[in-house]
Amino acid sequence: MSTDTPVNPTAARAASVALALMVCLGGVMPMAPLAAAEPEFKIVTIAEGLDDPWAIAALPSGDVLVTEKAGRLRLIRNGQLQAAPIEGVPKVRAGGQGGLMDIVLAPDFATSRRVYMTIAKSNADDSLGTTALVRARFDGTRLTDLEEIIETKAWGEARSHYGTRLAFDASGHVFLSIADRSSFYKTGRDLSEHPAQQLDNHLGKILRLNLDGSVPADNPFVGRAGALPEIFTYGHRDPQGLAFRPETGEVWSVEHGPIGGDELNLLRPGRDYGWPIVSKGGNHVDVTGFHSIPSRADMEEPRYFWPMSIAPSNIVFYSGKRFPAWRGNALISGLVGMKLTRVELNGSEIASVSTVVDGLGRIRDVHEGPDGLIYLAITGGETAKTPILRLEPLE
Ligand SMILES: [Ca+2]
Repeated sequence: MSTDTPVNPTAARAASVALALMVCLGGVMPMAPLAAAEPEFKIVTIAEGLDDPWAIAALPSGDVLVTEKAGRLRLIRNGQLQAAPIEGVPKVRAGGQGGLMDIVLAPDFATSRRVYMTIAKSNADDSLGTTALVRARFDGTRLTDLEEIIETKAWGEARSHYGTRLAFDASGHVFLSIADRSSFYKTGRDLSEHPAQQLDNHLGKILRLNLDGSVPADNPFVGRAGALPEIFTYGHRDPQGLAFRPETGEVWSVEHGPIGGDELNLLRPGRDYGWPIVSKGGNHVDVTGFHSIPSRADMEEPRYFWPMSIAPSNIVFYSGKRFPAWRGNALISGLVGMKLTRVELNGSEIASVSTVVDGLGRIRDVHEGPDGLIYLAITGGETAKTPILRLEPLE
């Protein structure tokens, strides 16, 4: 994709029509009516040649921070990717799906200059890894005052399924998604024994913390014997997207299913999201030996699911001024699907699902900047340039 490529909205419209046909013909696709045509926009390459970019944080100053999974934090300033990585980044357990992962500006960034980041972290001999949440101050040049907020109890040998994304609500909490670390499980055992179903660990959980890492007194499992009080929801597989919805105060997530069955979830405190007992991922034995049923009355249903994997990598609820037609909509980036998906909501129900743009490569992150523009991190696929792209309306 070249710089300043105008996008023909007809193509996006055609994708919506194709989706609607799948709804009619497949019989398994969740029903969603056609979306309105997308606004016209162009795609601008603001940097390229990054090494596996994982997350974007655009600053009010116009600077853009990008994490690279291997453990570097890069800065795009005045339209130029700075050659030297930013100093002060914590040591990470790089490899597989883990390393330096999410980065999000603190709600009070304007005064505190704080950024929050998630990392994969090793034990003493690197035989095990887990996910940790850290914060530091970015003074415009380097990171200082590095602090670990929480080292999660999600230890495992695998270098996969760390999660992990961050979201801040409007009342002083940070949410953190932790995946199941591909926890080994034998077919035929009681699936309720899987770590994602147990409350004594952080595997397959969404956590809710105060901004300093302490546990909010109103968390759903505070005071329950044997349960970790940081847990907000459980029964998740690989939730790689997390977003606060300003209109409602809700937090939503997207997660990877086993073979298909990717989910869009509305997070409700204390609820069980089913993994590995419940999944819509084909309802067959998958490569890890799970044999799930599609639903169970006491477990939370996804608000939407994809029978064919899009591999959702992040979600944002658009709240900016530059794309008025998208305000309040969820934008979801996809790795396998290599597309940006838009979900229009009516309350908590799905009003429409459409493709904004595809063919850009594997999209690792979608981010709304303070400028109201949409930033995408591309990790590969059809392009080896691993660019950071920005969607700008044609005006
Ligand atoms: Ca689920």
